[in-house]
Amino acid sequence: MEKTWRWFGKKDKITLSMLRQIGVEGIVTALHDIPNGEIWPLEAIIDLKEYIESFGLRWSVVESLPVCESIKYGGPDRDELIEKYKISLANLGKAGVHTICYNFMPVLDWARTDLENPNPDGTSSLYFNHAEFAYFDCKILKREGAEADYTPETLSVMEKMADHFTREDEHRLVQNIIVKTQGFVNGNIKENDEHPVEIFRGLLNLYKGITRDLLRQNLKYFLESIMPICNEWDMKMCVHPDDPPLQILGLPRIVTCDADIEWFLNAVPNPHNGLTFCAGSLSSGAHNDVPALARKYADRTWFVHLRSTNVLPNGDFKEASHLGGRAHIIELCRIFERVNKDLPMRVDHAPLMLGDEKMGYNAGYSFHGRMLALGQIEGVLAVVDDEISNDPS
Ligand code: DNO
Repeated sequence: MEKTWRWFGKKDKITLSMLRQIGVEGIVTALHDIPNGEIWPLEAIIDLKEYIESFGLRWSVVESLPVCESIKYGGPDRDELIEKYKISLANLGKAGVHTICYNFMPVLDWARTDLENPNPDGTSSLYFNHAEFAYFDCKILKREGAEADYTPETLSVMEKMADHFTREDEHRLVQNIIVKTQGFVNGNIKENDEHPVEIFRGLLNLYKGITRDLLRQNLKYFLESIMPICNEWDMKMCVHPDDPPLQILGLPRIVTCDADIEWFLNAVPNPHNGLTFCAGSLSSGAHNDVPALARKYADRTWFVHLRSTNVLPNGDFKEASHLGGRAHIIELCRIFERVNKDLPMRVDHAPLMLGDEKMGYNAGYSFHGRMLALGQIEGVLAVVDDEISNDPS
């Protein structure tokens, strides 16, 4: 696989010359300054592409070309927004950037409750705690009927939390769940928004009455509308699985498991409609057998995110070492490397270590942690390539 790295543009403290030195070959990035829904101009794309190439790297994948909420819930302006999306796609194609990662998660791009959960060795990792998430939902957001979505065990742990939770604890939860994890991915809430919870409630309201079925139809509508442009410019669209792959906050989620993936690939049976195989997101659902999914969908996978998680008996999950956890990354490398040695792959979320925690990196995107993970994966790939050369069948 091609070793790529998510880089957040010229303002990223991790520079392209640093990345070149640690063996990165391709860059995964976006025009982060352009608001969601606006057209990506050809000149700006070419500019960034040439900048990346001046470091001996290539712009391998766009992550993300965000899909506006209105396209997801089917608002009155969706056709207009889809037209703009198509122009951005054509511009990327003209510039020679052909792989696009996007997601179809309503409102929340990804969710964690703890961004610095300590490990015994002094590093820290991302964590999702169901009881804390329930606390956010039931006690902070005060979503109507929220309690019905949690098990009695989760609710009883949540009630115990309520006895000692301070305003600071509540603030931390809001920051982790809807601010710090969202702002940098062009999410709906920005770091400087004064009333994130109110904004969030407004966004949830947009999805009143939108069932899983309707959301599926809207994804199909979007994909069918853009396929002619994708055919013309050879654009590989790769939907990112829902993270976590569960129904949350009463919102429908439609890329969570084998049946979901099968549905959307068959709904628009064009090879340009493909998958971002995010091993970490898929692994955080105990229902997913990640290597089995990789075997089944490798031929429609155009981009791979390598990371792993451990799921606890109560459903909480913590991000694991790239060599451990339930994603079975070693086996994934065997599967994908045999299918396509040039498939872009990036190591995803890694621990904070050796001073990363003081650098203000985007949540999950440490430097030392990801560099270690990349080294581990590079080693795995070398072994796998050796296996393949001894047994090319
Ligand atoms: C989080 C990421 C997601 C991902 C988008 C793709 O770290 O995995 O933000 O980039 O969902 O659209």
